[in-house]
Amino acid sequence: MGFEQNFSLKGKVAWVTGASYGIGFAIATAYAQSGATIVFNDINAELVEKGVKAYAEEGIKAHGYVCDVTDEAAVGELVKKIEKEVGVVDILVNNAGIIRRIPMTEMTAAEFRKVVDVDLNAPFIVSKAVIPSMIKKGHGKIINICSMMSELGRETVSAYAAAKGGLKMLTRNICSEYGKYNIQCNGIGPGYIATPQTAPLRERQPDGSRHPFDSFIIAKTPAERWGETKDLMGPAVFLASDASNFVNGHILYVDGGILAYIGKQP
Ligand code: NAP
Ligand code: GCO
Repeated sequence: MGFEQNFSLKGKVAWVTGASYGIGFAIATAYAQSGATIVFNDINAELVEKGVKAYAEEGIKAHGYVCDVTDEAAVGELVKKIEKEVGVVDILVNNAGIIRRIPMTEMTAAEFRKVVDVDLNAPFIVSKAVIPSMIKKGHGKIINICSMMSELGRETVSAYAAAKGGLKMLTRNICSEYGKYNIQCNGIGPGYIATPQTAPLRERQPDGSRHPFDSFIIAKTPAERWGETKDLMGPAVFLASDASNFVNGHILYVDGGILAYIGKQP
């Protein structure tokens, strides 16, 4: 067998949260195409049905479940159901996430808590639910979807940046606490990716010109483009595979170079 077998996910069960579409869908698709059995959840039955059909159109039989990842009891029940119906989770991707773009002084504490609940508390809840079986099985991969905002701030995203910064440190702590059980926990930090979540930042202006934020990101990105979900597929397979068994606690930024670049002179 050639070295490429180290990137195979054959025989593995991969659970990607919030993966009916967007980044999670692309990562799960890459995992299926690398040999994994796919499990995904989303917050309502309509989204799950939409996701199952979308995976089927890619030739993938995905196991879809309705589950709010912030609900610890529901997550615990879902893990039991997955283990009974599909198998023990070998690879977990904490992808589900929300953002609220509100100036901090105008954001309510409830709005702040909601973002932190989905983007930080839920990865804790779901990781905690799958780690015991990973320990019994003797291996596991946990991949947390972080962000540029794990490193940088910007106006209106205080809750999101706080959550994604915390998710970077949760990643490092899971690495520290469970690395001895052959569990690797790493993060992926996507740059600015064209998905529904960033659609408001890319809307054409009434005069047909680019959204100012769209132009800003193009100037801040050496690749001079927004990322596409497919740009994340290779890095996600690497971190889920045996090829990364000695990579732990690392945040792999897939950002076209944003974090390395001061930005194009206006
Ligand atoms: P998206 O298009 O908004 O998709 C997020 C998915 O998570 C949706 O299916 C959403 O369902 C689901 N979700 C939200 N809350 C949930 C909950 N409580 N329980 C279960 N599922 C839930 O986002 P995306 O752009 O694909 O981003 C995916 C991840 O990448 C997020 O963690 C995001 O923060 C991160 N990220 C995105 C970018 C980017 O530029 N797009 C860059 C860096 C990081 P609903 O449709 O019902 O909300
Ligand atoms: C924003 C964007 C970003 C991206 C992503 C960047 O409003 O600045 O939504 O936060 O979603 O997290 O890595």
